[in-house]
Amino acid sequence: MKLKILLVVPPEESYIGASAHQKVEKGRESRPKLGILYVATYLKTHQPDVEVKVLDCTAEDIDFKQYKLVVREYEPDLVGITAVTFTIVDALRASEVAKTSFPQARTCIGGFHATLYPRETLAQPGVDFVVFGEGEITFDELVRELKKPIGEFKKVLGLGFRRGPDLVINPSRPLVNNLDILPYPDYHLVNFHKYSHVLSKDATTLALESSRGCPFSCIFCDIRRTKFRIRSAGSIISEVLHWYEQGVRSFFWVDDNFVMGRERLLDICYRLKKESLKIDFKISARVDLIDREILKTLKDAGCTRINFGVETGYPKFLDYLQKGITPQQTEDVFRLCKGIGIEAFAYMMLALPGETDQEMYDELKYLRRIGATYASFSVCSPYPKTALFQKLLEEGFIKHDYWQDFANNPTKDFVMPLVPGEYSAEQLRNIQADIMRKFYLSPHVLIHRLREIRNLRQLLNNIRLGLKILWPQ
Ligand code: B12
Ligand code: SF4
Repeated sequence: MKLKILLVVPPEESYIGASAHQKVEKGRESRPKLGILYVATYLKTHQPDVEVKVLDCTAEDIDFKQYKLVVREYEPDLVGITAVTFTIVDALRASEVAKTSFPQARTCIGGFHATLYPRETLAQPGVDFVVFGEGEITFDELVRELKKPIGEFKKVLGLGFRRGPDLVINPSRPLVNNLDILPYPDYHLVNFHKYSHVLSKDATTLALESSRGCPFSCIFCDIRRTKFRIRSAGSIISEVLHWYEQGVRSFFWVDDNFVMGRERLLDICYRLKKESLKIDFKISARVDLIDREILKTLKDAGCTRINFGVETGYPKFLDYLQKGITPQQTEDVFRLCKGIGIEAFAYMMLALPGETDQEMYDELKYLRRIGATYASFSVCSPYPKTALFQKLLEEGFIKHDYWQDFANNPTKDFVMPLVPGEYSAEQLRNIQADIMRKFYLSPHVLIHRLREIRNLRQLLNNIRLGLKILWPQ
């Protein structure tokens, strides 16, 4: 009999994030979870004798009641669930529900939270396995062991499992160096027309990945100083062509730094251009890796928007964050983008350690100066195990490791603390909402927004977004 594997993006009912930005995101669009699709596609390709089903509850609007019915009907041997720290409460619930709905099912949690806290995640009720780090090969090997009468889980790198009352965490698996060995995600495993982006012209937007890792040092980020690895241009182009032939015209690259490696980037863009595709795509990049030639080439290849981690307009805070860029570099790049016709999106952070409310409001002047017409503002929140969290702990701003408490005992009542300072969480959230409102209602942004509306879908999306910005609750 075929082994049946169910891979799940759990319903988001107990999301623990706290920023107003999230409220704007929620309900607005559905983004693919690339990690679980990579895991599913690798398994399907390497073990065709196994039945693989992917259930994206967030995209399909499936709640726990419906999820329970799917598990009961499908009767999976193994349920793999993805989670970042902010969705772990729902992932654990999905794991327990799987076990109560079909007791023979074993469960496995993978994703960023399990990577940070493998033992703590495995210790939760209803979890049989955890996969930490990159999951494709580890999960494939786990399934191979499950096929045997007595699986040798001890030899699977990157896996945690239970042996009687003991929790066993195996050594980590080395990173995949040659990303071309990983088949690109098969979006037919999900209903990919559900994935969209509010700022896209097109209804369907697919996520792609051309590299992994980032050598830079921003202290708020989990990816800092990780090994940068790339896919070949040939493999990337064939993936784009594959989806293009099936009617997809809009893409976004999830790479932390799509523009890393100048020659590689130019090569990808020239090849895309040569194919004369009518596509648009969005990327994320650092301003210090951009110049006119890169922007021009990106534009010719179909790039319509670049997300930049601008963070702040103050050199002192950029230094604190070890961002390695200057406000002037950002200003120059935003001007270049405007000249060339690529949208530049500014990711901003408010309430950095010691930042006054006046300084926060003055970020609006900086954004006006650089001509930003898209921005998001998040209140600086030290994420688990980041260098920022560690620094604030060592400096005594944070008194104890509340993330560790949360990892030991994840509950939906947990409220993510902000950087301790002179403002209360409520004051900061009000400032954040006010700054967001002031930014999007400023004349230069409003005029820009009206000019760019091309179709009814964009008009409705903009109205919806506007209402959420004005009344985030
Ligand atoms: C693209 C992206 C997004 C997109 C898409 C989200 C998504 N869930 O895919 C958007 C913009 C929507 C987003 C939102 C958020 N994101 Co985000 N995001 C990323 C980014 C840049 C890439 C993710 C990605 O697709 N990677 C490529 C895939 C292939 O890798 P992967 O997801 O890690 O999956 C691998 C393994 O984790 C594992 N795996 C994953 N799932 C499973 C499941 C099983 C069963 C198994 C076996 C293995 C497994 O195997 C996969 C293949 O190797 C990462 C940074 C990074 N480079 O990882 C941050 C990152 C994941 N995001 C982060 C955060 C904080 C968020 C938000 C909370 C931000 C906010 N305040 O709103 C939200 C959460 C949304 C959500 N519900 O998940 C943090 C997570 C930190 C943490 N401790 O959890 C990261 C690490 C960035 C950071 N700050 O350092 N994000
Ligand atoms: S924020 Fe971006 S540039 Fe900085 S370390 Fe993280 S991924 Fe790299």
